[in-house]
Amino acid sequence: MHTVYLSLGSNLGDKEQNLASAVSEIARRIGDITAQSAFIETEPWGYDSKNTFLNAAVRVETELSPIDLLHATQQIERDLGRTHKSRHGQYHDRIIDIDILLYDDLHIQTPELTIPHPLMQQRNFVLIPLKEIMK
Ligand code: PH2
Ligand code: MG
Ligand code: MG
Repeated sequence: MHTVYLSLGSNLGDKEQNLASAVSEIARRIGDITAQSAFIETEPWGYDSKNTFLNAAVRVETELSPIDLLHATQQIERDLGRTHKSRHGQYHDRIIDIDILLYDDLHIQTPELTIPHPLMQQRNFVLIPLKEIMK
């Protein structure tokens, strides 16, 4: 079993419902959720948008490998209606984003996946919910 921390964000549609749907799909497809932060409202970081975010973090116990975990989170994003992915730091408003922050004490860097999440230390919208569930 592996302990993973995921970051959730939404800034389109019914943001609270989008995060709640993501949490329930994570529990169904990835593993038991052993901690869940509050949903916090945050300003868009790294790009301009009029749509504020709702962000959260969860801790999950999973048997999925890192790459299977990535594919599972991406499939949940698509199933909840996400259309485009951010590329090269060009961010877009989105119904749901699920990012892998930590996977046990693993460090990996591949073209598809970097763990720990390379930008997490710079993002209060990640660190505040994460701190809440790591204490
Ligand atoms: N996600 C981003 C870029 N900027 N800003 C906030 N407040 N919340 C996010 O989840 C977020 C962001 C890239 O995924
Ligand atoms: Mg993201
Ligand atoms: Mg993402």
